[in-house]
Amino acid sequence: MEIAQAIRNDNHLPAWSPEAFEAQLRDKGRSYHIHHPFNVRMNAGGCTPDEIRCWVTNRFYYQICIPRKDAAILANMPLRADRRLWIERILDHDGHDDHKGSAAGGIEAWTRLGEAVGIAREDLWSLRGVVPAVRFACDAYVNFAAKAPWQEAVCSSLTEMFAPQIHKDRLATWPTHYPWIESDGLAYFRNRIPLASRDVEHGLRVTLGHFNTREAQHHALDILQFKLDILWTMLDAIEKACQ
Ligand code: AHQ
Repeated sequence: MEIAQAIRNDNHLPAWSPEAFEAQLRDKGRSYHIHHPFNVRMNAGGCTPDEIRCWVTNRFYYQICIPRKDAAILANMPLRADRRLWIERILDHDGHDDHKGSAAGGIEAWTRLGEAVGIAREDLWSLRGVVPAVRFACDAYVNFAAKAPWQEAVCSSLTEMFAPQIHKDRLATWPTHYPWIESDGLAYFRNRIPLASRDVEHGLRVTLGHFNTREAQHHALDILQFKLDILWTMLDAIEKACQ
């Protein structure tokens, strides 16, 4: 899939150093969905229970797409060393060993979040409440990851550079604003914080090493913007659908 590239006049310049390139990637955090009006309102306690349930229902589709996205990337990874790291992401979401307790995985933890906000397992898993634009955005991510060179797909996961903060915000604000939500339902957010940091360490190493000309580095920034737009678009659709 071609990612639209802005016309730039500095592609002839030398590549940014790894430090400067990482700073450019992190500067994209200004477009992260932590700043989306719906997320701001949600973490300020401005959502009704129905809006929280609508957000959990729609984000469930994103969560079940992640391991499929990661399996598509895994299939394109030629090196065992990369696959040994990347496969952990699939297990994080699908679970491992006896799939009980902490080994049940993130999709199970999100199902627990659903029950904690008042959504029965079968209703969440029916996907009946997922709006078309959320499906479209998530499917675009899975399709991109399957078709793009694996290093580009790895780069698109780097929105997780900004994820620990959004999880910490929820853990810091939901118990006060939404005391009706059972606290063990928030385990998903707690569990993701160390996992996101681990993911980013590998994702950044691949990205900083692969995109090694100024033009390629601009392409990496366009890829990250594509994924930031996916997250932003999901909240646009959720905000509209959950009114
Ligand atoms: O729970 C999230 C998660 O497991 C992932 C994997 C990663 C990827 O591979 O694209 N991105 C991601 C994200 C998760 N949660 C989102 C949130 O707002 O709770 C943030 C999202 C991301 O930052 O990309």
